[in-house]
Amino acid sequence: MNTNISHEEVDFYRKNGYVVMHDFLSQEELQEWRDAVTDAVAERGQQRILGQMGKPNEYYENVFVQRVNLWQDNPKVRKLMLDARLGKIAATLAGVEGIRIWHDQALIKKPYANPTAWHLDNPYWSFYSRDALTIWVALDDVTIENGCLWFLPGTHSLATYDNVGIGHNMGDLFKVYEDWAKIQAAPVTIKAGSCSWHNGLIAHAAGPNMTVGLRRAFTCAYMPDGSTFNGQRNILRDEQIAGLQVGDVLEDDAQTPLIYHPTKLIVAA
Ligand SMILES: O=C(O)CCC(=O)C(=O)O
Ligand SMILES: [Fe+2]
Repeated sequence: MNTNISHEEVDFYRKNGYVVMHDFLSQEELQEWRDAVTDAVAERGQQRILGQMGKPNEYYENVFVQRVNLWQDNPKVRKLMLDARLGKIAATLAGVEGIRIWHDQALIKKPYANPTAWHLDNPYWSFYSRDALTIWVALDDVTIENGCLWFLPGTHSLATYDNVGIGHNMGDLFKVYEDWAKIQAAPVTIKAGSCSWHNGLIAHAAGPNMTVGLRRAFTCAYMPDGSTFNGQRNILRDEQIAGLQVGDVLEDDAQTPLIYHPTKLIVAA
């Protein structure tokens, strides 16, 4: 894993809200990630979010195969996700001390999968933070043709918490943020094993998969340590929600493990 991160990369991330790291994984690591994610998705079956039985609509099911928090049920994914090196990069980009996992997810666009409509991430989650961020690791070469990510540079600094769902209309987000329709989107085409990082408030989308191959990505959303519950359910289970008040610090290591902190003891690993 190429953990070197330059000042230029940090500056680019802070200004634009995303940054690309080419050749992030070695060929051996890429194979390990592919194998772990493939096994974990197969073992998970049809359940999208652990402990939640709700089924999304048919359109959303054909945006991508989405399986959330595979670290919680597969030991190989757990080992990959609890790697403090990922947390350290996330902390460096975000400019925060400690990093917790919010959720990982496999996002697999099958042949002719629907596009992923423009959206922001952090407004969906159970905490609000302008410093939350996601790593998106390409497990296949990602191209314009098979559904690469697109970002609207700089929108992370402008976003409020207004958002839209990932629905049928690619451009619903522009009903909320009208001015953003004038910003030219930047595509991120990367080789398998490369990754991008994006801020939880940047506008982003992905195209359809117009190829007969898979577009597989494995991603992880990170929460700055010390973030507090905002009352939204997202990935939390009913019994967890029942035990939380708005404003409580989210620090359950079984749900949101601390993976990196310069001084606190890491218990999750
Ligand atoms: O991979 C995709 O199609 C969308 C990914 C995304 O929205 C995310 O990682 O936040
Ligand atoms: Fe997203």
